[in-house]
Amino acid sequence: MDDKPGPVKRIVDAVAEAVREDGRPPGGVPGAPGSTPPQVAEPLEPRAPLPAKRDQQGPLPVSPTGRDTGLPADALSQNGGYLTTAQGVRLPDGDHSLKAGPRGPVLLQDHHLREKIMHFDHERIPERVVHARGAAAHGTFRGYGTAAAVTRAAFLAEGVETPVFVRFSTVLGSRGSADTVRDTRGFATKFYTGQGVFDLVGNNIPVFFIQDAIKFPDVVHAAKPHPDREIPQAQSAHDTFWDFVSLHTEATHHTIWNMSDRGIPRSYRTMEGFGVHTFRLVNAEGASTLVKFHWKPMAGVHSLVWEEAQLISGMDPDFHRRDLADAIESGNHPQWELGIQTFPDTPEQTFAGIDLLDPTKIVPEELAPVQPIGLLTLHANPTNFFAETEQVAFHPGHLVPGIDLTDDALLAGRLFSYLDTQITRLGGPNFAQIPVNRTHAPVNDMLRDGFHQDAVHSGVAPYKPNSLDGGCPFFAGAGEHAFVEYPTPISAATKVREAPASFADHFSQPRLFWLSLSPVEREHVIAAYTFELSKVYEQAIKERVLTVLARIDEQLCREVAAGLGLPVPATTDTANAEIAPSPALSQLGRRWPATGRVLGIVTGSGSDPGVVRRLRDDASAAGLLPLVIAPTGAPLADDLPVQRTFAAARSVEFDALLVADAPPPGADDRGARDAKSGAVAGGQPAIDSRIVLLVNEAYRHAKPIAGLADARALWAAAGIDPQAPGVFSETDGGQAISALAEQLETHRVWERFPASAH
Ligand code: HDE
Repeated sequence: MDDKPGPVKRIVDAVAEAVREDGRPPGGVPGAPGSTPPQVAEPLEPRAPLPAKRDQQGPLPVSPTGRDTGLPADALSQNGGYLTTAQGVRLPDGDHSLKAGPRGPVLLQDHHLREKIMHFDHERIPERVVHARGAAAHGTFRGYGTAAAVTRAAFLAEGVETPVFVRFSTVLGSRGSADTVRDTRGFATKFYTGQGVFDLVGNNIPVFFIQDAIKFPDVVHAAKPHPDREIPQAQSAHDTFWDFVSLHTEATHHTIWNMSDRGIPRSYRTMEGFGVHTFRLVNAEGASTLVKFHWKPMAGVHSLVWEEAQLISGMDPDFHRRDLADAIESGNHPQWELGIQTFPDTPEQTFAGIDLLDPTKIVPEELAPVQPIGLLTLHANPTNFFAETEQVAFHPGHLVPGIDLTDDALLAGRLFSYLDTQITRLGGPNFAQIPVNRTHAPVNDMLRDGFHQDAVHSGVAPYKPNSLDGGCPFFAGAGEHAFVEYPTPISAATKVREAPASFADHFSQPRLFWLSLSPVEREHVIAAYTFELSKVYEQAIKERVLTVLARIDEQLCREVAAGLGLPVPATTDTANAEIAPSPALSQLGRRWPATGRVLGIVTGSGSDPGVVRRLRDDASAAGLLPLVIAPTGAPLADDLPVQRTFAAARSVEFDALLVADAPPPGADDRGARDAKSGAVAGGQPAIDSRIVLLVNEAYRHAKPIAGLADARALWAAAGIDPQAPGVFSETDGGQAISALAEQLETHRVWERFPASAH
């Protein structure tokens, strides 16, 4: 039997080929809506639909049963140059209903009208109960071969390339909610391996709120908007959330991660991912090793600051979605290494005293290092959001030979939930046949019929045993890549509704996390708890949360209590316990490549195009994504378009700012009448007040900023100390870009604002 039965190779090639020609010049600014710029006049000549953009890809056209159809990549897209009905009948008009005379009644026989409205009425499907808001991309995973000793999973073998589809998400918000809310992020990966689909359905936080699936509806009901007014949207800063987590204290560990910078990532590209549960790998000899999966971003782990996150929710609610798509479109293909922590599969299933079946516990990387086993590269945007990102159906039970489960009680509930939810969401049991969900391995499942059956099964005997279909399909033996469950021994037990005793420790690891953070990160945690609890109405709930914090750390509790104006509850033993920190839990203290970070270049209408062009090119050469900001949209030169006007730009879009020119107020600077400009005292300022706001905000958010030539007036207007760390006054543009790029390797200039939370 064939080792790699699916059309995987062709698909990997097709993904690589996704960088193809279209009607736009290469290397442009991302965000173009289509593959060819439109003309001003309405086009009148029929023509075939335009191709997808060169950064886009759809699911490869394998058949519903995993056959390589050999069809081109766009085989599933619209076809033909004329408007038709769903039956392919050409139509002469799409603007008018069929009527008895121009002023007469609409006729029931208008089949086109009825078809169009019928379909429109049913365009929506239920959003995901959790993780409704997301963004996705296609890519490739390449195995390093380093996991060979612990797993026989073929896609992890050295050099094997597997197509993947990855969906990132927030948890709480509805489909239309803002991206930058404080929340956990989903990180779900579908590997289309030659031996069937493997889904790694993880989060950007390595622990979960609960230890047992039976509590999932409780935590989600508590975290979702209040059921009476349906507010607040997409956030945990409200009474029901804090009510639940302060009573159900196994949530404490996940909650402190949410309150840390991990709850507001800068980008999906700068998030770690975690499988959360302990999984089991099984090697060729049938030996089992327990593992935890980690995704490590090559761009480093970076976050927003809270004010930035809040501003972005208004300025650009699609910030993370746009960032991912733009990065891919501009050729900055995000990458993560997949790694594993390995633990011996002992009867106790513990490691260094940590219960591996408890999903509220991590194993510090210092005790069990993360070993890289492969590289994920995302290099194509989806072609159609609904068909791909909305309809993709992940399931932790989608496993391939060599990867198996443990008895984690949370995981067990998920194994039921992810199939069940698709019945309602995707309208029946055949969701595996939706193109994005199709496996690239042969399917002969004897499942039949049901809503939306896409396959046309032959034969008369979808049952076993049979002789009428020649006994087909046959069972695979171990040598034929069958998925054989690992024969986990189960010791004699009594039926109970109970958790293991070790699950009762809810505070030592939140304390470990707290102690592992740097001072500035701790300050953010204090500020986050204080903010969230300030939004809680009931005093009793705030006081209860403080008793929880008092069990994590004395300083944390004291400072949050001070912010809330509440008395500090008595500290407990746990809050003073000596625990060795895990430096790997901090996001700071390392340098990461600055590639793909966004640089705003502020110019005036009279700026020298030669200078700006050089700045833009130097920034691109340094791997940054430069966006030109100018008073109006008028191009500075034919080849120098403006990406943001002063009216549309806000500092939160940029990782760093370079002010090439700081012109006086533009014609549309409304001063005191424009909230963005702020009040201007004493008449006309020397510098457009929106530039001052841009620079001032970037400074406060600890971003690197540079001014060219004589920047003193700018720094003075923005109240910035020119000597402060990460403020560069340069005469040479190239030097300014190098200084900014180097500073971006640490993401922010934290030393600008010394932290007090030591
Ligand atoms: Fe999920 N989860 N979950 N979850 N989850 C869903 O599945 C569920 C849990 C995660 O981009 C749903 O298709 C239960 C842990 C991600 O499409 C649903 C429990 C982790 C995504 C569901 C958990 C996750 C989901 C909603 C407790 C991290 C988005 C629609 C036992 C390891 C996947 C759907 C995507 C989505 C149930 C706990 C991650 C309702 C019952 C732990 C990334 O089936």
